[in-house]
Order: sequence, then C-alpha cells, then structure tokens
Amino acid sequence: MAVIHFNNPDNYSEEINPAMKHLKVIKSPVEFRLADYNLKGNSIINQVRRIKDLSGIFLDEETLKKMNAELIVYTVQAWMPVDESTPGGLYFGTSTIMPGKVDNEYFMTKGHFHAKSDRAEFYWGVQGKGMLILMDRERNTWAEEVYPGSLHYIGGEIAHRLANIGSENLIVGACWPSDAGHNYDEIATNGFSARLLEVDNIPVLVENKN
Ligand code: PAN
Ligand code: ZN
Repeated sequence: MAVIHFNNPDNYSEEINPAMKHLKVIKSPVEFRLADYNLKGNSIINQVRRIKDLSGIFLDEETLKKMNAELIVYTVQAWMPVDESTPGGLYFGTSTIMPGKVDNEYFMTKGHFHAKSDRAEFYWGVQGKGMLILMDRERNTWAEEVYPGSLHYIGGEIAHRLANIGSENLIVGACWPSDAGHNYDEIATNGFSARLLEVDNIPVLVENKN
C-alpha cells in the first residue's frame, strides 16, 4: 500500500499510511496565510526573477542593462502536491510582482502559453493593482484589470502575463493543471503583439512593433 508524505505548516512531518487516516482530523500540509499572503508548508517551491533573468522581455533593453541586475521583479510560490505531468492533478501558486518600470513599461512576468496548450488556469487578484495581459493564437492581445477579488479564467491556447500598474506589490493567486507545463520559448521569440506602457500616467496597450 502506498505511503503518503504528510507535512503540516509548522514543519511537522510524518508518514501516514492512508488506512490510518480513518476517522482522523488532520491539518492540511500547506496554508495560505492571510496575514501576509505567504504559502507556508514544507513542500513549497520558491522562485525569484530578477532584472538579470529578464533580458529580452522588456522593450527598452538599454535601460534594463543599466538597472541593478539583482533587483527582484517578481517571485512565485507554488504548491505542487503531485508530480509534473500527472493528469488530473492541480497546482496552486501565488505570484508577487513588485512595483516598478523599465522606462515606461510596467514590471511584468515573462508570460507563457502552457506546454500542453489546451490547459486552462484560474487567476485571482489578492492585493494591489495590475493587468492580466492575454493573447490568443491569432496574436490578438487584450488585458483584464486585476484588483483584490478580481477573478480571471484563462482558457487553453491563451498566453498570459501579469503586470503591476500600482505602487504596492501586486499579489495574484493561481490554480492550474499539474500536466499543463510552461512554454516560454514562443513568447521569448515572438513576444506578445502588444505591450502595456504608461502613457500620460495611464496604462495603455500599445502595438508591439518588434
Ligand atoms: C503562474 C506563472 C507566474 C510567473 O504561476 O507561472 O505568474 O509567470 P511566468 O511563469 O510567466 O514567469 C502561471 O501562470 N502558471 O501556469
Ligand atoms: Zn500559466
């Protein structure tokens, strides 16, 4: 019989034979702490993306090169309770995008299609002000406003990227299928067909000529 690994948010860890859970009341191994919007638990994956990791993403490469290479642009926390490529499983994550700009382009995530490209995803706004930039396979690009409580269904075959348009950290929750994977190459090569730029103090989607 399979043995599952059980870790609770206080770093408590033990192995429980599933049959032994009968009638037990236990804590989930992971907690989304509402006090600071941190994912707490033993199995959380933490990713950090700095200025130095984001060459080729922003329009103004020259300005990017002059910025502090170590400056954090965004972080991701994820709970991946099953192996990648497991059909039918789910992952939970939070993305935190810092306030800032490269010239007049808001700090944003790399953006991607899913590798299994028909896999959908939910995003929801937790804190701050942002835009979810979306692009279909015909390269039509549009954006949805992100704010605390906003809910976003990202269909399969839709590339997605988050930008922070406010002055505090933008925090966004996400839930996606464990077998979705990430295809970054297509966006790295062709970009989105529009960029979110600050024009006269407001965010505007501007056709990407590159
Ligand atoms: C999110 C993203 C996260 C970071 O969890 O992975 O916002 O963006 P990039 O992956 O484009 O750097 C998600 O969409 N997962 O599928
Ligand atoms: Zn995704």
